[in-house]
Amino acid sequence: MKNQIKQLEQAALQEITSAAVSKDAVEGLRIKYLGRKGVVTELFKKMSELPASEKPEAGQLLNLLKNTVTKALDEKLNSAAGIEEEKEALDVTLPGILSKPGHLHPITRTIDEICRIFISIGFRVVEGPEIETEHYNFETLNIPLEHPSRDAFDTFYLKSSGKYLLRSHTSPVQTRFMEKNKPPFSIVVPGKVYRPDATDASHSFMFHQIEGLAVGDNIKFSDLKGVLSIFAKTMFGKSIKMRFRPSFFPFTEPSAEIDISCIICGGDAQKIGGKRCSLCGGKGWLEILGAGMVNPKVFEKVGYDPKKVTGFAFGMGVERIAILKYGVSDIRMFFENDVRFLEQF
Ligand code: 2U9
Repeated sequence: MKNQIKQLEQAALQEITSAAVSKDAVEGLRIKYLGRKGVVTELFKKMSELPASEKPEAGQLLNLLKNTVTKALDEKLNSAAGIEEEKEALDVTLPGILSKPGHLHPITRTIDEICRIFISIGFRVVEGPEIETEHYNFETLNIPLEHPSRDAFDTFYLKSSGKYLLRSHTSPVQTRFMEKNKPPFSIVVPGKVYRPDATDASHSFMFHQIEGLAVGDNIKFSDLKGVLSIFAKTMFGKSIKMRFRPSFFPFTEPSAEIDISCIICGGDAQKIGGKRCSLCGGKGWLEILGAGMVNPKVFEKVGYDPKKVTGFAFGMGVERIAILKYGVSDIRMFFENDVRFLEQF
């Protein structure tokens, strides 16, 4: 038995030394040698078969073997723990964590792009409150009490007050501006507007508008055409054509709705293989703006003399411009914050 113990000690120490430096490997060896059915434990059991005279020495040697193996395993475990801790603290072999920088929301980018075009031709950017009174949202803009857009269904009223509402267009910012400033000036007003429309692919109860207003002593409809033509060509490309259709708004007279030639088919179905264009539906035109000469009644309401000043105004929906420019199929995508959509801009 003495020899068996010696050989076992050598084998165990060698195996422990050459084992992997990990907690799992040490645990495996502990079970192999010192577990309930381990090699050392089995030797202890065999002691009962020895003659009584050999038992004391064998017992001593076996205890020594058990202590030596335990010590070797403990040392191995200590160095395994050290290495694993080190690994957790700093593993220089791991690749670095790439932090992706974010970017501006596509609507913010579109607002910036549109404003920059108007700034380049002399406009200033002005902003104002989203909570408004009936006076500024309607009355100063010549929207009479019986006008359909005054209906509660077309405007969000703030319940608690009865007096305040969420602006349904950015136009009140312009009337507020006129009350405090003298012409000549040209301004663009970007911002959120609210309308209780049922939500679908092209309607949202909140969207963004950019409106423009230029007032001076001899501002003409041709100035409006020139400004909007620069805008459309810079935004959608030099070859874009524009079309003005007569329209009606209470705050402008005369008024127009403005289309650009379709940015996919250009009005020529042959260009896209004779199919019906998916963007303009085959019409060849896309509506992008409303505009007109400021109604003299609006000037009177803000204390300007309509005999002395004239002006033009225009308005556009930012989401509509972004939808057309980037080929987005549903307005709701702008507000869902799905990174897979936002990443594409
Ligand atoms: C003042 C005087 C006149 C702003 C204008 C439009 C025509 C227009 C729509 C475009 C798409 C709203 O977002 S939309 O649904 N706007 O058609 N807006 S003229 O006229 C003004 C504004 C302020 C003092």
